[in-house]
Amino acid sequence: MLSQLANASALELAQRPLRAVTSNPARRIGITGAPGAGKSTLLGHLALLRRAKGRLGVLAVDPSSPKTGGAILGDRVRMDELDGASELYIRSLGSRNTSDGLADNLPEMLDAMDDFGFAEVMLETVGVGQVEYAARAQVDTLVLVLLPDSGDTVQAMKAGIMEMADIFVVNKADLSGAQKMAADIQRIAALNHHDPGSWVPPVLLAAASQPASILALSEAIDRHQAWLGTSNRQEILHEQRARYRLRRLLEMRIAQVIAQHDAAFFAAPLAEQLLLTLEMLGRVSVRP
Ligand SMILES: Nc1nc2c(ncn2[C@@H]2O[C@H](COP(=O)(O)OP(=O)(O)O)[C@@H](O)[C@H]2O)c(=O)[nH]1
Ligand SMILES: [Mg+2]
Repeated sequence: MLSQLANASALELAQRPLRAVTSNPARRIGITGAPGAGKSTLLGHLALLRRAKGRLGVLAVDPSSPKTGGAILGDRVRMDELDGASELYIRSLGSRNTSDGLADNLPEMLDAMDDFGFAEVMLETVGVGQVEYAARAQVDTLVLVLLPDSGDTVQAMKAGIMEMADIFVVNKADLSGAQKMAADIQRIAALNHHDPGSWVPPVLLAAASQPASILALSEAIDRHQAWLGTSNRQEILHEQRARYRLRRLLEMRIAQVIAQHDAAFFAAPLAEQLLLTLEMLGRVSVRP
């Protein structure tokens, strides 16, 4: 069923009914960052830790990742190591053709995972520009993975991602420069969050070779999830999700309308095409 969803066309999905928030939604954890930041590796280690908390889904939205092959979760944790657990569902989604770089049917897949009783879904997205805005509303907890000594931070600040992250990870902390980088981010993060009761994003160091660092990240995720339960943030996120979904339904409908016109319509003289379009939109009646 989930595989069917992943392969369904936008039109098929548009016919799925809109629905209210489920009573028992899965926890949604997003892991984002530049290509090569170590997201998949981190996610693999987190999955091994967190699958004990109930049925776990892992989705990777990566236009560059092959649909099959063993390295979806990085080369440190092989797929077969994770696959033994039937309570674990792993899927790589291409980003296909949505303008924001998310997989066409991601929101619906996530909804379906709620229905299927997943306790948690972890979502990997490649952190570039617009994807973040779309991904942000799809998850409850967003983890931004940065590398020591790279242009990542500058890029992330420009794109406004720093304000969106709930947890910062300076990854590959076995490389030099990680401590300084973490201190820099700590300063920036503290500037953005000064309301009492607001969540101050922790800045963590992590390395695949240091299990304690992965455990600390997992615990930070739990703390953020617990905090969500005490704030109105979850409600706001659910509303953003619903708005995003409606907007995409409209986009799909518009694409469908365009696809229904034959080549002759688009080849018609401009003035004629304009009249036909206005007529179609029903704004004006141009013909007697
Ligand atoms: N030195 C070091 N390399 C790492 C670490 N984690 C991952 N890598 C390597 O970084 C590369 C990219 O990792 P991957 O998880 O595929 O990154 P992604 O593109 O963000 O998903 C791989 O060659 C990993 O082996 C780490 O903690 N330290
Ligand atoms: Mg990856």
